[in-house]
Amino acid sequence: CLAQVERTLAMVKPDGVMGNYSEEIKKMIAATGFVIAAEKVVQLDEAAVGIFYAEHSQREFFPSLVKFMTSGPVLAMVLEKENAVAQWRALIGPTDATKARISHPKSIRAMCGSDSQNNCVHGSDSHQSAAREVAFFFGNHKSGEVMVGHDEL
Ligand code: DGI
Repeated sequence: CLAQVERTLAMVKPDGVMGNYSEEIKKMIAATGFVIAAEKVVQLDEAAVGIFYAEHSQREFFPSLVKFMTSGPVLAMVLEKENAVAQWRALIGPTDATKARISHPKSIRAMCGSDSQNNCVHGSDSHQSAAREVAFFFGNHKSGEVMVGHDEL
């Protein structure tokens, strides 16, 4: 059967951007065979984080997560590949970077994450999340935002 090309939402979080890991992460993305269909650098505010991480808004760590996610710009990317959602999750590794370093030492979170909050990168965890998260960052193209690759998603 024909393999289906999927899209997923990847993000380099503020710790990864400020630690200058964006280019290394893009090299790992390319080396794994993903196409970056669109990308942009965005400074999230509290309201945006509340929407993006709505499922965690009642967790005790949420205020800390908001502070972290608004601490600097993020790099959002749309990745295309067969089985992109699962393959990008595999490449980034477990949520907790301290555990990733032991169980998935070649993962991106093992490389540049610190702990279960400052974990360097994000990846959509399902096809439904991917559709929502791609639309969150790229659904409404505002003038002045730089898009590379495809003009249309
Ligand atoms: O999809 P993931 O990012 O791997 O993990 P998730 O959906 O369980 O959590 C989303 C983000 O919320 C995660 O990347 C960082 C933050 N988070 C998750 N668990 C904790 C956490 N932040 C803190 N401070 N403590 C946690 O236990």
